[in-house]
Amino acid sequence: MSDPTPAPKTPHPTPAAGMGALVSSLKHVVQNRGVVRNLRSLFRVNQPDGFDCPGCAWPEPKDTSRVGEYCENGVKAVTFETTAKRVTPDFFARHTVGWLRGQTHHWLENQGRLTHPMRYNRVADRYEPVSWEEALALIGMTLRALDDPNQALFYTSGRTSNEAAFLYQLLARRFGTNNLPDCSNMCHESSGTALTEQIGVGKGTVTLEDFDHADAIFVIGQNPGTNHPRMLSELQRAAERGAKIVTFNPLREPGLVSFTHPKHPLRTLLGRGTAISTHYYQVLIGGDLAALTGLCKHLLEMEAADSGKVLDRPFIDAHTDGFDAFAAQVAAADWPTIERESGLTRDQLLEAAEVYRTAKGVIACWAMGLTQHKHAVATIQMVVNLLLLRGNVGKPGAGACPVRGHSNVQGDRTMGINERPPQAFLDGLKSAFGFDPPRHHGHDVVGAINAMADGSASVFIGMGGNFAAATPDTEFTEAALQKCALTVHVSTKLNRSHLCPGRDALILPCLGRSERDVQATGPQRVTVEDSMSMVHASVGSNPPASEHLLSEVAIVCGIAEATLPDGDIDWAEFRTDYRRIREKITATLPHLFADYETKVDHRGGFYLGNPAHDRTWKTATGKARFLAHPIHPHVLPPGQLRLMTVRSHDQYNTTVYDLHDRYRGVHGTRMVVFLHPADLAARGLNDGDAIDLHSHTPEDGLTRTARGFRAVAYDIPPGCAAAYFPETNGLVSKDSFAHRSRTPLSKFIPITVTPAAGG
Ligand SMILES: Nc1nc2c(c(=O)[nH]1)N[C@H]1C(S)=C(S)[C@@H](COP(=O)(O)OP(=O)(O)OC[C@H]3O[C@@H](n4cnc5c(=O)[nH]c(N)nc54)[C@H](O)[C@@H]3O)O[C@H]1N2
Ligand SMILES: Nc1nc2c(c(=O)[nH]1)N[C@H]1C(S)=C(S)[C@@H](COP(=O)(O)OP(=O)(O)OC[C@H]3O[C@@H](n4cnc5c(=O)[nH]c(N)nc54)[C@H](O)[C@@H]3O)O[C@H]1N2
Ligand SMILES: [Mo]
Repeated sequence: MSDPTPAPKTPHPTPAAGMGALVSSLKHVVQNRGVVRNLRSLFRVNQPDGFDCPGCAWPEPKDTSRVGEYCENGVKAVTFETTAKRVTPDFFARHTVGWLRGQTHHWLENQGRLTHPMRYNRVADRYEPVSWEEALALIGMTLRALDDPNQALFYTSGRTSNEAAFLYQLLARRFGTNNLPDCSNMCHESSGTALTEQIGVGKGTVTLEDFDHADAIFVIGQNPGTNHPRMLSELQRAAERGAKIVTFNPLREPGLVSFTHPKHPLRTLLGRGTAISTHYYQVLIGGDLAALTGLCKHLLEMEAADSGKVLDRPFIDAHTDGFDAFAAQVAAADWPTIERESGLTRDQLLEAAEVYRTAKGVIACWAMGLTQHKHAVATIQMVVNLLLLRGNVGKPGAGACPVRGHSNVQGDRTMGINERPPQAFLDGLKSAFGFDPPRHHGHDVVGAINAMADGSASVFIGMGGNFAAATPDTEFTEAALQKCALTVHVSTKLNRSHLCPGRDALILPCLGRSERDVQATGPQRVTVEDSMSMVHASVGSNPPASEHLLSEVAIVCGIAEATLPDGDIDWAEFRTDYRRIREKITATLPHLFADYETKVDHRGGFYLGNPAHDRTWKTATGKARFLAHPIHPHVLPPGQLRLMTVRSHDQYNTTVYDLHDRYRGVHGTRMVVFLHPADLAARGLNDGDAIDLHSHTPEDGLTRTARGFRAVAYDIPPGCAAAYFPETNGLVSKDSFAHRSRTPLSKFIPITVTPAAGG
């Protein structure tokens, strides 16, 4: 599985984006062939009548001159879908699954778009073409033969439209299960859990306009230069008008240091990027809870010295509860513990607290650097505690901003893709469709892996995504998938999950976002929701990659018709006219989606609203809640390092576009580990040496090994290490997951590093 590994170069401190971004994206347009088609698609992305960028969930600006803003990684996401390369039945005739398993993620997805429904032939170890009728009948027959509907798993990745997601959960619940694991379980589940309890809604409270009014923006555990490039424009504009950008990140991420807007590449040549972070704190991996406690402690001490001048007392009194217990907990935390656990000094935290204190409006943004930790929920609640101290929720230029990943991951949750659905959603479903949906909780991602492994689940259906590669414990999870009676993947590209077939297995190729979706009543549009609760339409215009593709909606309807008894739900009507789906979404969620069809006609879509944004708190106590959390010390045995697994600049999750990570200065390989020079020296290693990684997970006491890496000396705190996912997912135990949210601990893997065996 390893890529060839020439020794990588060390990072170069040029501003992010700029000319390099233009060169890199043009290369992707050309490499994916079909240059005209690619360019035409790029002009339609994120236009009001075009399709939603499949890149990330960052919203579109309202300012029309900025709509369709250029984004290097958006270009990669689009050209990867609109590529002219094809994976045809002929391709599968040439390659056995065994042979394909020897190829890298990069190679697999670079073969092009899937063109035909395929069924696995175990004897030949090959996928062979199958008709849609046969494929759907096989799914229906297998599902109906189960003793219990809870033996089936319905996984969702976050690209699925609202319409397809709504029908997919309807299918699962009508069939009788809440087994709806999704990529959120590995992503922002910790944010949802934390925010729901604390402010009554599991979504961010800011809108894009707030970025124009904030005096300080805290960016905690997030790498927007690579993963949300359009957010850098917001940060740049804020920095240019004098707002403070305060970053907490173990790595010095070039995109957060300085940035040149790709519209002005010449500025890079002249060396004039905008400095982004005014304050950069290289916190230890997992040290944020301690750092945030330190910030709050400073603020409480400042308030004690200058009563009434620091905290927003009227807000705290009118809108919150739990302040005294929280303040007592913070007061009890001692500075030596805070400094040791955060890796930051008391003075550094004082400097950050001063920025916070003197800002009228503060936005706190975060992503996977906070969510994929053991105490992620507590840490995120500490971010919100910090915001509440000065009333930084529900006023302009302020709020909580969990920056979501997949382009419709937030919409999928709104549509009921949730293994622990809110009872109100199920009540809505019942009144819209007249059946009793199951009320018990279903399996999340970790639960799904265990259920396949112990045989209590035997049918896996994946609506997009790459379950085998995105989840932890790769070897274990791949074996678990292969124990299933049937695995089904609705996909656009070939990936590792297809190569872990159950006894029976199907690959069902679907339309992508950029493609025209024409049904019996004519062209259809779908809708999506971004990270800031804006819902808008997405309309593809390219001809489909193959005449045999079906839309995700049509595939779900087909599975439903083959599986469920005739009668209560008219699936054919949904497939024929997607407006009928939206009517049912409105019937299920009338408070959010009244006048759905009219509202999506609005340029830029419509705002779903967020009670916390208006200071209405739908929590257990009816208030925003200060929640006290002790610092949990991290104690690793001597010689162990904390490894975080991150994304390179040339990947989209498990989709590897290319083998470079331009900003971090790595070229031609992904098999690298970023280490502090002192940690290299302590092991007798040099920059560029071949190394092996061994993880030691306390949860199961096992040691797992990954080989074939190179050491890269990097600007990272001692004791910390970074490597790319998914190559390192085999090091993560399925039993290591966050308290309460059960998110796998992809950012805190205890490892030892040794010189490569035999090398
Ligand atoms: N081009 C591109 N865009 C994407 C994606 C992609 O793969 N490629 N993926 C999409 C998805 S699904 C998601 S969820 C988002 C992910 O967006 P990010 O969360 O930005 O992605 P990661 O690469 O996981 O980066 C995590 C960042 O957190 C830092 N970090 C790690 N551990 C800690 C810690 O303990 N404390 C702090 N303070 N920082 C820490 C890392 O150094 C890194 O900078 O991006 C989305 N957008
Ligand atoms: N170690 C480690 N593991 C992680 C993470 C980490 O930071 N570190 N991050 C986690 C996070 S945040 C996430 S969100 C998950 C991601 O987990 P997933 O969402 O499961 O994985 P992706 O790699 O995004 O899925 C890629 C596949 O989606 C399919 N696809 C692309 N577009 C479409 C479409 O329009 N329709 C359909 N049906 N299929 C499509 C293609 O076949 C492609 O192969 O990974 C998680 N895993
Ligand atoms: Mo994600």
